[in-house]
Amino acid sequence: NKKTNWWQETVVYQIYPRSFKDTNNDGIGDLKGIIEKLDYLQTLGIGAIWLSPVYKSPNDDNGYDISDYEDIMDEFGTMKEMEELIDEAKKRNIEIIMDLVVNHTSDEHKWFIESRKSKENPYRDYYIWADEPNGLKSTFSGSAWELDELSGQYYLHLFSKKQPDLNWENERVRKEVYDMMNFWIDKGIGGFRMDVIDLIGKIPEKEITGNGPKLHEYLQEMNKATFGGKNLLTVGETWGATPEIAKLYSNPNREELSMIFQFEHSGLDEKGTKWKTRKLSIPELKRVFAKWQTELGHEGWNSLFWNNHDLPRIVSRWGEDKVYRVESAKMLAILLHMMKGTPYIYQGEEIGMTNCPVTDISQVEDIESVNMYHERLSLGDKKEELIAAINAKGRDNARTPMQWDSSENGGFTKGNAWLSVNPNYKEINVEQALKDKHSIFYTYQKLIQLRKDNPLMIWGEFELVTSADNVFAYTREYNAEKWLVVANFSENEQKFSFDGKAKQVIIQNYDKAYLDLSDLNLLPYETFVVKL
Ligand code: TEU
Ligand code: CA
Repeated sequence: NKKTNWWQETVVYQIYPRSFKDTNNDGIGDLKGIIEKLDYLQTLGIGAIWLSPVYKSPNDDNGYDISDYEDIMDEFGTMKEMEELIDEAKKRNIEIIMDLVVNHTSDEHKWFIESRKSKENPYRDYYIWADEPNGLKSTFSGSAWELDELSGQYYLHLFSKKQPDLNWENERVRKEVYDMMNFWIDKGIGGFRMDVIDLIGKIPEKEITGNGPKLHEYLQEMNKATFGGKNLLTVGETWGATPEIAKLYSNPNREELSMIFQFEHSGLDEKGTKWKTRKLSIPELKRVFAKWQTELGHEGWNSLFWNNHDLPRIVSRWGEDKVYRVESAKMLAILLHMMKGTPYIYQGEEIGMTNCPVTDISQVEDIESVNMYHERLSLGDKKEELIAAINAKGRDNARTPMQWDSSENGGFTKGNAWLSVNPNYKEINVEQALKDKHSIFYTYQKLIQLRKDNPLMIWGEFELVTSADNVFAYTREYNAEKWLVVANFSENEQKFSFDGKAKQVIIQNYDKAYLDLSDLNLLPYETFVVKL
């Protein structure tokens, strides 16, 4: 009942279930909480929910370490409730996109429990074992090889020690994954987000991890064996993709994926690692977005995002979350959603939720931040610098509980929240946003409605417009209709002039008229879209 390529016309909302809504007061979000909030999401207007993992997991990496792909994590609820969520969402024309984490499993998965029993065990080569470690490092600090005392061999884990990498060269592994995927497709899901899918072609003995030689062969095999021809949304998380590589993933003729998440823009204020920052250059940002908007052309499809559960909150990172929080959050929303591609909204982004600083490592939950802290501390880094780095870029910033209202814990739980609620929940919450017609929420709601009403937003050609360094301006053109998008990506006033008249204002974040565009003085974060 879905139009072909519905996923090119919709907006996706990402839910991190642990932090969305708790209904049994154990301080942890659950599936019932998501079902309870489906009407809110329908009001926002989104057409799909990307659900971060809800499968059985010991939560070493909060669900990205899966011990049973075909059962639901105890803290989140039951399979019956999962089936109810899929049905209730569909009633509201919302598809459920599951998070497919198959680069690795939990070390508590029955396959790994078998595999580590002995070198002769039939599951031994479901994983990657070596007699000696090589130089591969874990994203979560230290070596990517862990010694298994029993056999004296080492197993590979590009993430935590409790996330052993699956051996994709083993066709039995691939078959098990495809069977599991079909189990979920048969439940009526709308597609998959594929966790670090660029790593499944790895050749560990050659220290090759991303973009391995068999990666696209595996994806084409997966497509044919599972979601191919079923009009499902598939989005691969591929950290190292370039536009040329993105075409390999998302060119419809190649029958691989619908689209990918690439992170080139997200790395522009980093120096080597995420923990070393440099000043964001807006001209750089414009160049990178323009490249992706124009080079994929008709041979691929962009995803559009600022936030997810691994990234700091964009209004704190590249907006301004004290004086101009509302204006800058709206600027970021309009600038992104007016581009070509499928937009993704991360829970709380639509109400301008901010980063949540800590003062001590004891307040930090995320394994990536905790491991980095202890590794760097042992190398002599100062505590204050490490806490500052975690406050700027740590993943907990995105994982503080969703702020629903001004009651205790922001209405997230009546128990003790698993991760502290941001103290600004009293001012920043859904209840307040819905009452205020000038809230960030209504800017997102309008952007989503504009996308439904205007094919130009989906198909219009993108062209960058020359402007001052910190002004990001572009046009979208479709069937002789042309829209101009102008954003002052700074808290200083900026000049902007454009040779043309505005026929109509489409959306804006200040209450100003835009008819003559020849000599504008843009206020801090001022953003508008006009029909030319
Ligand atoms: O993230 C991929 C990943 O590499 C991130 O951990 C990223 O490198 C890091 O957070 C940058 O700060 C995916 C999931 O999104 C993430 O939550 C998981 O921790 C990871 O894979 C392992 O499954
Ligand atoms: Ca709960």
